[in-house]
Order: sequence, then C-alpha cells, then structure tokens
Amino acid sequence: MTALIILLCVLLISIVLVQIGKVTELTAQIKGEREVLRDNSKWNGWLSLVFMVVFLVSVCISAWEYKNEMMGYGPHKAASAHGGALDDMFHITLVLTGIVFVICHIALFWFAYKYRWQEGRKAQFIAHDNRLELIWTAVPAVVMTILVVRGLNAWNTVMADINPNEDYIEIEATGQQFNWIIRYPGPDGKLGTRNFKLTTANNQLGMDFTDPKTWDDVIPGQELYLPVGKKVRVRITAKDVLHNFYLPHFRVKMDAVPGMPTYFIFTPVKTTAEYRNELRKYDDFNKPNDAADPTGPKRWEKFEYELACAELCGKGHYSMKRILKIVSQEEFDAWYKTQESFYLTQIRDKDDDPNKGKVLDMEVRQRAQEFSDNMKKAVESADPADKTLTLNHINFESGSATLTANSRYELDNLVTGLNAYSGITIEVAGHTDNTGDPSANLALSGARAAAVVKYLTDRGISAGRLRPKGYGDTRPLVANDTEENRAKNRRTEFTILGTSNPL
Ligand SMILES: [Cu+2]
Repeated sequence: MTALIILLCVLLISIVLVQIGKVTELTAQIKGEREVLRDNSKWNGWLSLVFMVVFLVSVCISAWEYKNEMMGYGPHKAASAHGGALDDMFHITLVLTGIVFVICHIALFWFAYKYRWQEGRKAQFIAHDNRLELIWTAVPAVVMTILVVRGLNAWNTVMADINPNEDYIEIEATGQQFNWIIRYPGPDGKLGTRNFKLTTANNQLGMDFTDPKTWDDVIPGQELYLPVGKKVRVRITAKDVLHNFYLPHFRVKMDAVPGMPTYFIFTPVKTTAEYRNELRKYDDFNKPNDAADPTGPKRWEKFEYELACAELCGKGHYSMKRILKIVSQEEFDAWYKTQESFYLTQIRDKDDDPNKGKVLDMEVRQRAQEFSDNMKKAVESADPADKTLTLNHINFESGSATLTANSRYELDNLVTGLNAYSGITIEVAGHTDNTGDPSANLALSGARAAAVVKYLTDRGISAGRLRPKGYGDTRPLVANDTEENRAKNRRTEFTILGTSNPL
C-alpha cells in the first residue's frame, strides 16, 4: 500500500513538473526568450544569496543550540587521560576546515549572484595560471601535513601498549550479534586462554578450563565497573561480524574484528559522579529527564557512561548498549568482591567441565581456609550448638565404609585442625539417610566413623582424642523426603567434646 502511494506521488510530481515546464515555455513564447532569461537569472542570483545567508545562519544557530550536547565542548569534556589530545585535534581541524567551509560557501553563492547572466556580458576564460595552481596545491598540502603529523603523533601516544611493569587492569570485550560479552580477570589479574573450538552454549567464549587462569575469570552482568585513575587495557574481539567498541565519553573507539584481536588503552579520569556534577552546572541538564514527569529526576542525575557498538552490525545493533560506571578504587573493589567466577558458578562439575571429578588447587586452598575459620569459631564459642561441624567434602564409596580418594583433602584439614588445637577431644559421627534397614544403616555409619578415625590416627592423632560413633538414620538434619535432602542427611560430623587444657 505504502509503495503504491509513493508511486502515485512520484507520478503526480512528474506531471506537475512537466506542466510547469509547458507553462514556462508558453510564457517565453509570449514575453520573448531574452526577457525570461533575464528574469530567471536575476531570481536565481538573488535566491542564491538568500540560500547562502539562511544556510550559514542555520549552521551557526544549530551549533549554538546543541553546543552542550556535543562531545568535546561545554560539559562533555573528555573523561579519559588521552581524550583531551584527541579533542584538541578535532578542534584544530574544525577551525581550519570551518574557515575554508565559510569562505567557500560565501564565494560560491556570491559568485553565482554577481556573475549571473546579463545582457551583453561575456564570460572570461583563464586557460592556465601557474601561480594559482601552486597556491591552491601548496596551502592545503601544508595544512594537511601538519594535521596528519599531529594526528599520527597523538595516535601513537594513545595506542602505545602497556609496559608490563605498569599497574593496569586488562578486560576483554567480545562483540556478537547482539551483545558484548565482557570478561574481567579474577584475583590472579590474568585472563585465561580461549579456543574457539571449545565454544558451546554454556561456554560462549570458548574458555579453556584446563588453563587455571580461566578458573577465576568473571563475566559480570549488565552494569560494568572500572576504577578511576587506573589504566585499562581492553582486549577487543568479535565472534561473528564486525562490531565496534565505542566509549564516546572516553574517546575510545576500536573495531572488533572476527579472528583479529585489537585493543585499546585508556585511563578514566572522571567518576560517573564527577561527570554528573559537571553536567549539573548547565541549564540544559537541569531539565527533567522524562518530559512526562516534570518532578522526576533531572537529566544530570540520570547520566551514565555508555558502551555502544559503533558498527551497524545488524537488526539488533542498538541493543549492544551497556552501562559503565566509573567509581573510586574502594567502590570498585567492593563491586568486584561481589562478582563470582564464571567457571565455578556455571561450569564446575557439569558436563562441560574438563576438571570434573578432580579437586582444584584453588578449591583445596579455599576449603582449608573455610575449615580453619569454622574450627576456630567452634573451639572459641561457648554455645554447644556451635561445637558440631559437618565435614562437607568427605564421601564414601556407595554402600561401603571406603573413603573416596578426594576425601583426603578435608581429612587433612581436620588433621591440621587437631594439631593446631592439641588439647581438644572430638566425637566423629557417621549418619545415613533412612533408605534400607535401620540396623544395617547403624552398622554402616559406625564403620564410616571408624574409617575417618583410622585415617586420623594413621596421621599421628592420638586415638584417645577421637571417639567414633555411628548414629545410622536416627538423627536426620532434614526430613528424608527428597533425594537432595537424603544427601544432606548422609554425612560425617565431628563434635568438640572438651578441652583437656583450656584455651
Ligand atoms: Cu555490533
């Protein structure tokens, strides 16, 4: 339907133009060709002048009107350390080309007016002029050289790679239709290896989980945080088509190319809060953010730095927008602490995990720390309820009292604890769920407690400090109604019975 209307409009306009042409021809016949030519030339000349004035005035008005929205002017000064240098380059280019722009337009329309057709006036032809040629070749060449050399210098400074001794944070941005996957390194400060062949639905980046550096890597949610004043190196890649990593307020813009990693380094120098305070000084930003809600938050209050894709990469291109918050180092650390490892939360012990069934060094360290904290609390607490601890990572082969190989880590933690608090005696308690015969359960739990005690005595803990006891299914933690709950009830615990030498 729309196409039909457009077609009809085009047809109508053509008819109108043809008719106007016919009318002009008719008037020319009546008035005489020369007179019409003179009239037309005069009108064309004057209209050129009017156009020139309206055009140049409009350029000035629109620049004035939007001066506070443009990057590099008013409140939108660069928020990165290198941004000022790039803004200066744009300013110089704008001034130089602006002068040429205004002079060219005035000359163009003024000449169209001044040298319009007039009775008896003849055109003058200049065949060749070496001096003129030289001037208009040399002047732009010199100006261009200055601009390009300055530009190259600025570019080389901006793109200088990190010196490995510097304090910096490296993050990774992977563009895909239609979102950015941003990866932060974990506490080790290093991003883990990737291999596109390992890409699956759960592992969209193809992270290689046999590389310990990937274990603590973090893929944060929608909002990204970076600390102010710290150098950031962004490793930029793409999975499907060209994208472009664009942080307009920081003057950062770099193509994300499939198969060819690129990077950008920048140092944010203004926090989001500081930028908002800058905006606050301008009337334009004290208007309500939502015109329909005049009492609502002001524009400056709603300001956020944004990450966008600056490559028209497909239909959902616009949805690649992300919010970036620049905060103090303390706020950043607090946010970073809340971020969990992608591997440990999404992959660990699932089918995609190449380390399934193994205990990782970092888990051993983490569990040892947890165990020692809990043990300290249990020893120091006066509350009897705090005196019993569950040994979470001790497991037995199904239906038997044989400890699994991975149980040794937790058992070693217990050995360390008993050596640290050499005065305490403990009861080691085995518990089962309610499946099967109660007397068999009782026997099994007793045998399991004894297996734990044997492990401990084999490692030098005096048997006099250890009391194995099987409780079978008599002391469930929760009702035995689901498989998950039954798993909770099958457990090994220890209770601190007393301290022969008070701490
Ligand atoms: Cu894109």
